[in-house]
Amino acid sequence: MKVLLVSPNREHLPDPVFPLGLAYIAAAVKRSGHEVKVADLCFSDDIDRDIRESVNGFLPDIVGVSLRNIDDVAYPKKHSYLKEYRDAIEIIRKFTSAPVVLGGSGFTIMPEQFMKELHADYGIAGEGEKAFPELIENLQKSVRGIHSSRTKIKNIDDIMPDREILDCESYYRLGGMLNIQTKRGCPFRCIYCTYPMIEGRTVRIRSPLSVADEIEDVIEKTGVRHLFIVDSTFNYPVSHAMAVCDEIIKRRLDIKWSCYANPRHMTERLAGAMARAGCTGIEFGTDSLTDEGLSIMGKDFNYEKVKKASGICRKNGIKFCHFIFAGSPGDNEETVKTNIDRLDELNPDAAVIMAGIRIFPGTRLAEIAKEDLGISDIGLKPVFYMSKNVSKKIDGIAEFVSKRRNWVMPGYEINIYPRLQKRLRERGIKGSLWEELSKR
Ligand code: B12
Ligand code: SF4
Repeated sequence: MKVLLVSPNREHLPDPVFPLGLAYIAAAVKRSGHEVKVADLCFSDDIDRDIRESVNGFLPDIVGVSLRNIDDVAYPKKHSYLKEYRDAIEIIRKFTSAPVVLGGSGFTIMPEQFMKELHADYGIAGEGEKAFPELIENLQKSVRGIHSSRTKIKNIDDIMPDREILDCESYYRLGGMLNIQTKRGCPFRCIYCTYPMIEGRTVRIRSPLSVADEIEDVIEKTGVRHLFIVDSTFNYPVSHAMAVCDEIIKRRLDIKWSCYANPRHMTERLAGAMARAGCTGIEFGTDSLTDEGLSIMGKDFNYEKVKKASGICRKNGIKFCHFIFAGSPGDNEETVKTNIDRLDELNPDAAVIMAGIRIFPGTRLAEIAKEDLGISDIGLKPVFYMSKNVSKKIDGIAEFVSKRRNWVMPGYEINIYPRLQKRLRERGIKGSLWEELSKR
């Protein structure tokens, strides 16, 4: 069969992100003996023309569309990507009658809603490496609608992404990095989070050898030396993170990378190994800087741990960034002030302050939003939890944040400069831009 894979993600902030999920799907479909072509719309200046050329030049039997993002999760901007997806699918339908299959992280969070909005033929919620080839095999017999890939791939060393099918050069030039995964799954229970829905709660680790082999392969085939490790929490389990770093060090892989981490599991020894393995930046999903706030958010650490982790990063020369919410459950004027004062105290290389929290169905936050604010209509249209005690002050908080040059507030577009970002990339700056901007 001829399988066309479409990536309609055209978001360039904070960077154009290489569609790693699609690269995994492409490899799996090829391995099952099918012919694959990709239509990546990220850098397209005419999506109608590009889809037409991809479809007419290939005549696919089936079209898979990867829906990564639903919206920018940023209040009050609330940019939804739904229209871009609808447009792309309408254009696909204009040129082919092949069945359209939806998949991806965004799709997995709200499969029914996407099926309804985009009038797709099939959808695969969850990992697609097994489920998509199975659907292709049994297409004639398969019932239209959502197929959920509940059985997770046990040994994720068995799967590898096919990066070469995509334009790695453009992603490196304009996005400053490629990406890699060292494990799947997150066992933590933060009240708002969708990641366990997407990847499951059980951590499935890759062998450090396989991760290092893949890095070598990326360097050899693409020349790329800057990576983002896309794991929900790179430093958990600590032993696995340590083993991955040791293997990178042992092979002397000349790379620079950044990742997400949890303050509680940031040990001195691990930070040293991460720095030696090329880690230059860590993004902490800290959420709050008060112990009560952290407990409400379902975090497994307290402010002391955040302070300690920040110190460890600084000592080891790793830049760090804290993500904090303003307006989460339990927040009031006083807690927001404490968060701001403590952020000043921690003096991170960057901070991202999110106004309120995007509510997703199936999360504990959705229940809290119903109890506290009477919000029950949660779907593709972005809805946010904003504590009643903060909502009237949020514009003032944004104004305050704008005075800190390395604090970003995405929904208010504070300290976000797309033109500057583009210029820096044109000048060849690689890696996460918050690390670069913190130097200025
Ligand atoms: C790492 C990450 C980032 C990094 C990426 C760095 C980099 N260079 O790679 C950064 C910080 C830059 C980032 C930014 C953003 N992100 Co982000 N990110 C992630 C994260 C943690 C991992 C994504 C990933 O690479 N996964 C690994 C790949 C292998 O998995 P996958 O893409 O899901 O693919 C699998 C399946 O989905 C499926 N599949 C995928 N495509 C297809 C297609 C078909 C046909 C089929 C059948 C199956 C299928 O099979 C794949 C293999 O198993 C996810 C959360 C998560 N755990 O998924 C959020 C996530 C994808 N991000 C999200 C968002 C919102 C954003 C931003 C819009 C936020 C913002 N305002 O800045 C931006 C958008 C950036 C952009 N240009 O698109 C949301 C998207 C859903 C939503 N809520 O809208 C997620 C799910 C987190 C969340 N809050 O819920 N992100
Ligand atoms: S916020 Fe991070 S640590 Fe918490 S559940 Fe989500 S992915 Fe896991």
